[in-house]
Amino acid sequence: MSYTTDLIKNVSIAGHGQTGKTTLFEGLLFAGGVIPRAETVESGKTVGDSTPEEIERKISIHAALAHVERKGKKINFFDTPGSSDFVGDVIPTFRASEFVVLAVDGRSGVQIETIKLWRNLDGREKPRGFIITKLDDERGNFQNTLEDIKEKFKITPIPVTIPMGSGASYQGVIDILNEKAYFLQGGAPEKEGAIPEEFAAAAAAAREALIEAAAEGDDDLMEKYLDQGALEAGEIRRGLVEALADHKIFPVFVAVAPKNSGLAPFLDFAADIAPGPANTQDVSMDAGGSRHEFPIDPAKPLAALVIKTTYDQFSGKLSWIKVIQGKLAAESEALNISENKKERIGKLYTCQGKKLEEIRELYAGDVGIISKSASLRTNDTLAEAAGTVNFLPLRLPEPVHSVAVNAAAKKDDDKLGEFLVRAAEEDLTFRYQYNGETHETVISGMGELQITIILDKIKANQKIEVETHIPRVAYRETITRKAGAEYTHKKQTGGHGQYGKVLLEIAPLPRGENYQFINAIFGGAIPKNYIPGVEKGVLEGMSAGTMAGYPVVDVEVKVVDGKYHPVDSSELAFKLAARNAFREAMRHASPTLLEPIMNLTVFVENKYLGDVMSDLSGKRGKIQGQSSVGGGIEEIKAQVPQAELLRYSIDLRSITSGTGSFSVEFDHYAPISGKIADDVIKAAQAFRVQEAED
Ligand SMILES: Nc1nc2c(ncn2[C@@H]2O[C@H](COP(=O)(O)OP(=O)(O)OP(=O)(O)O)[C@@H](O)[C@H]2O)c(=O)[nH]1
Ligand SMILES: [Mg+2]
Repeated sequence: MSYTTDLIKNVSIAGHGQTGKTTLFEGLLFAGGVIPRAETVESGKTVGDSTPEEIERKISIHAALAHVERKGKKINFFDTPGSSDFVGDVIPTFRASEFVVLAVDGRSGVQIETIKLWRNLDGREKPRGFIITKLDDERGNFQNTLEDIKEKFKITPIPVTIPMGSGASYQGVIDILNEKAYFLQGGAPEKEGAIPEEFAAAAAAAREALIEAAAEGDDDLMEKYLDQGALEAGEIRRGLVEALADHKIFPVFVAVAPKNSGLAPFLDFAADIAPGPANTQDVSMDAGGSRHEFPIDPAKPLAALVIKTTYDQFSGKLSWIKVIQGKLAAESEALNISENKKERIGKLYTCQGKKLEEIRELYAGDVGIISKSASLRTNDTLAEAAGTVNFLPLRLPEPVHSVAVNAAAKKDDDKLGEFLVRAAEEDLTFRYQYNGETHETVISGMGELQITIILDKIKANQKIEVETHIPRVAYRETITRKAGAEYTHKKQTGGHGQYGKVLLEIAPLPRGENYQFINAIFGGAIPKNYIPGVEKGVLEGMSAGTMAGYPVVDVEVKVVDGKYHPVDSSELAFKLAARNAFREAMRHASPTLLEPIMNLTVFVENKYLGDVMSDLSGKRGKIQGQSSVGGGIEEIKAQVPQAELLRYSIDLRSITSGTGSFSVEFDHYAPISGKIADDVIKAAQAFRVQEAED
């Protein structure tokens, strides 16, 4: 069945790992009548965690999509992974949703991934709320969790549902908006009833706060509320809708999904109050922070964005589509704006987890699936005609963890390559690249877990053994003083001989200037037509330095003199002479090794600040700054040699018990000497010996 824009809601469920998102998603599908019973994550049968890797590890790795029909609305829910390694599956759901609920474990309060997601949502201006879980546990505490939310995000959370009791005496929730109670019924759907006397006062206080929040939605409502101290039901609804869309309020819900509690009032809120695609826009920001927005409007010509690509064992390639304007019809044609190419749209589906349901059309605001399109890729824009829209791509973080890989058996290299292409298509935070300089295929992602899971999948599905090692660093070589050298290439072997003599002077250039070639020949000592040969030779010499065979940079090379032979000279002879002259000159120019220095940004809870700082100084890092970013999180900026950061995601994880995060980017090359340089030279020699043996 197809739903029109005004009847659609898109809600992403996100938050720190293990806060109960998948269990909640399962509960919502059960309470919404989609599945006959709610399974546990431990059973491996939930709708949200359905892939072999999720079932095996009992954590979410991929986003899942399913929908509930409630009060005539289609509510698309996304279950997302909590581990930061899989943030590439969270971001597309943020883009596709008009409302995000952050799950917070009622025992521990707001945890670091939730704080990071909050910052991400801030940058998207996305309406959001909280769902507090696990209050049936003895350690659960509703008030403390509310306080923690208040303090960490500097906002006033507004409870829409509150718990009745906690721990063993947890009985259910009170729906403050609709003024009724929902009682636990074991595994059966919760039962509606009157608010028990003992919770009447708490409910009344919460209702007062909710009405006051609703009044914030609109100046007229605020005036009336201040005047009369009350609002009517319709006004409360309207106020909440408006205040929420304007990010003025942050609703809070309570759910104990394993006991089917708190689900019905949340579904009602999602259907009635939560922002939906109607009257909103697709908002994205470019790298410069400029805002791009397109109204979500069914009356405009078709425009849709591919938010995700998956390969399903049974259904093949699936492209997840968010329709932003117009409507997308099955068995139709559209223009792939990103590729400037006609795209044949075959069958169209909605899905309940991995179960696909064929539909005829998808209206603006809805999310669905196109199957078996070979050419569609994540971030492609589909439109009716060119020149109207081209959506900004998803804004994903850069990979921070890299591993070099090769197939254990050389014959499997191609198969490995094919799989890596596909893995990168499915997850845009996963990259692979052949590094010609270090002769390695390097795969990178957001963390060790993500990489491990991808490698395990290769092993399981492709039956390929893959070897991994720490990637080699791309060092450079340069010189520190001027030097000159001459070289004569001369060979006399029957027939034509070879002759060329070159005199070079080399001098250091400022860092980053790479290379400059100056022809300072006067009077034709080397004829003009041989000069390109000389430059080729110099470049060959620079491609592998004399210290450890790394590329040479930041050198000025001046050809000052030479000699030629009218018969035996050739471009080749001058090339060989120049290459050798360069090498000879380099040896006399006090060469040095350069290593890449990275700009590192680390986010840590302040209790780990000291440990992270001292670890960085042990890694030859230079701290450039430190500041508090709120929520008890500190940001550290430092410059650190790349060689020290090759396993930083693992190190930081162990220092901060998995709570820290970081990003890195290349900044500049800096000289190294002493033992550090000696080790690099030794390792390079060992590597060349091994390559020669292979
Ligand atoms: N007591 C109690 N346990 C819960 C509740 N919600 C979830 N759990 C349990 O918490 C564990 C983690 O639940 P999941 O639903 O897998 O959590 P998640 O947030 O999806 O985890 P990731 O996908 O790894 O981020 C499971 O054992 C659930 O049964 C709750 O409200 N009360
Ligand atoms: Mg999960």
